[in-house]
Amino acid sequence: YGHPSFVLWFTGLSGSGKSTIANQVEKALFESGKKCYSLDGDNIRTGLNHGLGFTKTDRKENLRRIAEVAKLFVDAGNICIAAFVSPLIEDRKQVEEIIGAFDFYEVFVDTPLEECEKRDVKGLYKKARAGEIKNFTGISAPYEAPKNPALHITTQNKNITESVQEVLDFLATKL
Ligand code: GGZ
Repeated sequence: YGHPSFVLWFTGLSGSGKSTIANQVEKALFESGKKCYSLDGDNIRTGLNHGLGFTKTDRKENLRRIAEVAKLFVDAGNICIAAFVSPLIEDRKQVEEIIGAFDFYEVFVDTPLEECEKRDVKGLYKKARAGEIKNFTGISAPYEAPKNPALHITTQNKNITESVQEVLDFLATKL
């Protein structure tokens, strides 16, 4: 297909910036002629995974299906960008096993909970603190940071462009 195909898997808290970074990375790849496709909550949880919630079991099934879809996009020659909270090590391991370790790059968007909660772009943390959202990652459900991600981005004291550039620099070593 002219370039390698693989999955770039973003994990991080709600509001960590993973979707924003992922979208800009996709734009840059597209503009340099790469075949790429993004999976995120907007095109997955509303359709294929409509009906799944945020219990441990539902998240596992959510991520399992996403991994299967990502694998199909890789088989079709794409760089598949996935941005999901994917909070548990065991669930990300399952994802890696489905996709195949060789085609899977884990990107940890490391924004401290304190910062995500301060931004609270969608007001979800406030609702989670008030008990209006159950099983909310970081508040009433766990987030297990990756121990050995392919790429670790710390977003504090950095703008989006700088974070995006770190991902593009990483990708340049793979493309
Ligand atoms: C975490 C939740 C929850 C709970 C709704 N916990 O910032 P957002 O809004 O746009 O991203 C979050 C998104 C997480 O969905 P994922 O499919 O990425 O999660 S997982 O990988 O864990 O299956 C948030 C919103 O959905 N949201 N309730 N309880 N995030």
